[in-house]
Amino acid sequence: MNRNALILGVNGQDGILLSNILASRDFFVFGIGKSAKPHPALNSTISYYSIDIRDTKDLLELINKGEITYIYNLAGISSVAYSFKNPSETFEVNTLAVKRLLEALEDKLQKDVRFYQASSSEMFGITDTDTQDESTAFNPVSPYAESKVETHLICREWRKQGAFVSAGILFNHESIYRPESFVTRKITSGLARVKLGIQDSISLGNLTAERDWGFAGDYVEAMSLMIHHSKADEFVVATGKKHSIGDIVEVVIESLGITKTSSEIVRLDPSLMRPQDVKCLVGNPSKSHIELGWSPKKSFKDLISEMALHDLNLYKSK
Ligand code: F7E
Repeated sequence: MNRNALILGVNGQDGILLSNILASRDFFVFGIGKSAKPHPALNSTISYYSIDIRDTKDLLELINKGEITYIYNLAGISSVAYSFKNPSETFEVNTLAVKRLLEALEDKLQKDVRFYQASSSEMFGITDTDTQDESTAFNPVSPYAESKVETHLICREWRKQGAFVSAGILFNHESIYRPESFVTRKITSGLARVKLGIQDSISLGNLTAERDWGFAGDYVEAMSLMIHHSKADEFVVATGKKHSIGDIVEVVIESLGITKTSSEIVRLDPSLMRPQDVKCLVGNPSKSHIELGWSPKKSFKDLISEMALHDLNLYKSK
């Protein structure tokens, strides 16, 4: 097998982190994104193409021409909040486009092409289980989660028919490349601006939602382990630890040396609440640990603190 890898959605947080790791390990990395130009943080050796994931014909042409062996599908709509406002588009991009691509790749997936699908912990939705693993039932409560469940099941079908199609059920994972529309970066960047006196406060939907937040750089390693594993399968990727949004705020206050308390600098805005939200999700990553030898390296505190300090420097230099 050659070392040609294609990353769909290379301009996103996971695409940037994965492509740079693969490039440093002597893979020939092809990346597709929606924008005309690659993200400035991408390694210069990466061959970038601007293709919409819905353009199956163009994708197939690139896969044939580039003699691609490994395909990572990290493309699509990743914002749960956006999906409530754009449910059909979410299904078209996150599900139908992937379904069409897998059908177009049918022969290759039975032979020499391996496919990784980015599935999500949101698929578990509102659940009464304390922790979630590969056998936990799905109960999606957003258009985003529904689209991910459907694609996950399509991937399962292909796998049953002998195709190398693996899926990573990734819990929330963050880094300095996370856009501010997600809660971790919204807090780290907003409180960095508070520290610098640029603004007085930040607005959040709530402080009580609990998630299993890990470092995206650790999680893209799990993707690579999955695609190189002896057999295609599905794996939960998580830390197994739960934190609330309030915990993120406290770590940032401490890391940036903010002298005010959370209640002085955080406003609660009900308009930021979703029509339906998941209160708590915590993954059980035992299978990834045992079968892939994967475990997360960076702690929650280090992750949030590093993001906050990065944002402080960013706004200092602006
Ligand atoms: O929300 C609550 C919000 O937008 C986390 C994606 O990568 O992870 C991500 O999805 C929690 C939710 O991420 C605000 O309601 C409160 O309970 O950072 P988030 P997400 O929706 O969990 C999963 C695993 C994915 O697969 C997705 O692609 O925080 N929350 N107040 C807020 N969230 C935002 N964005 N803004 C607020 O003001």
